[in-house]
Amino acid sequence: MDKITNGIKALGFGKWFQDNAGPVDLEGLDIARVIAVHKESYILNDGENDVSAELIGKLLFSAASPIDLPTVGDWVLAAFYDKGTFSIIHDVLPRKSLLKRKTPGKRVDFQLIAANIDVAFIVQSLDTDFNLRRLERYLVMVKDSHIEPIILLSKSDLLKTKDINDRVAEIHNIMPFLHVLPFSNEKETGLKDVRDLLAPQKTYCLLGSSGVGKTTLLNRLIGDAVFTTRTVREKDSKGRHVTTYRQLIKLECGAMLIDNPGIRELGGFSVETGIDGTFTEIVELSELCQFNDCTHVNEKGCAVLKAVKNGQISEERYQNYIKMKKESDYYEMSYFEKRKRDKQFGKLIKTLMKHKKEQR
Ligand SMILES: Nc1nc2c(ncn2[C@@H]2O[C@H](COP(=O)(O)OP(=O)(O)OP(=O)(O)O)[C@@H](O)[C@H]2O)c(=O)[nH]1
Ligand SMILES: [Mg+2]
Ligand SMILES: [Zn+2]
Repeated sequence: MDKITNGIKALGFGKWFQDNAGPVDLEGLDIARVIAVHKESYILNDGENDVSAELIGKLLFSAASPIDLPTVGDWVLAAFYDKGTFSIIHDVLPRKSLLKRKTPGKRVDFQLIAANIDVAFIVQSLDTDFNLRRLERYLVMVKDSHIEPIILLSKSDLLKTKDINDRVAEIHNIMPFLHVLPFSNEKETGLKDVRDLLAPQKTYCLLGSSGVGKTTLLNRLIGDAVFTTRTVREKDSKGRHVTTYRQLIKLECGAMLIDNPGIRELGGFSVETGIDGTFTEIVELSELCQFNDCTHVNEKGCAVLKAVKNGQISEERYQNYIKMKKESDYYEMSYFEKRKRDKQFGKLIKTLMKHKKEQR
């Protein structure tokens, strides 16, 4: 592949992608990164310019699930027209990581949050938003996608130092190895520590509830953005500025940062790596359970239940673990059933199309 320009390398197209892109047919196509997703169009960057893009029909119609479509952070193959001012996306290259969540409500499908993220900043504000159980849910989602989590605790200006330290200790009490950083956009404290975490060619994303200060942080870090517009925000019904769509921004230091709208509902963990990676002490204890397939709910000789009983694991953390485990089992089951149905439906359509062709 001779089309790997310094421009796209600077955007993060590193060795992993070169090794995993497979034998791509680059005839007439170029590699570009999706930096924003609108309702029916995309903004790509080819390493030099922002270009608006649309999907080729084939990709749109063959997609069995939103997973098959491009999202922010994706690397795509695109054809460029009109002196590089417009493009058509032909294919999505393999992803190093994919952040997704269940679509809200009962429907079983995914909504993509971002692709090819190296580090996720999970932001909770130190005042009203601080919640260990929600933190655990975010961690499960992030670890599920094999992304490194870092916890940013915002609005430190609203609390006394002692209370801030207490909250950090609460997290470290249950997850000793987590990287936790308190900061304030208002007083600009801790921002240098956040900046020190950012490395060129790496992609970071901001996750967390609405109103915790993600976009404000992004604006503090931007200083002089290398490309793209101001962050796009709209007023909600209460007149507050909220982020309405995801976009990737390249910072002066060379790191890429993706801002996200606040996520209301988390769930739909499809595999257990995230849960096991977040509740490591429970995984370790299960080794000591009497039965190999212990579900830690009511079994005799369960080491986890024993640890809850003697206070080694808090009741709330245990309940959160069981809840997510159940959701994961249920979700996995219904998701695979849906996938199977979709595939059968796809086959049916193909057969019908074939018949139609033959009749012509
Ligand atoms: N006291 C204090 N307020 C802050 C701080 N950072 C942000 N805010 C305020 O919190 C409110 C929400 O900030 P945003 O940056 O829009 O929050 P967000 O996380 O991007 O919210 P969504 O886009 O809805 O997901 C704004 O009124 C900010 O001024 C901070 O460090 N301290
Ligand atoms: Mg925002
Ligand atoms: Zn057990």
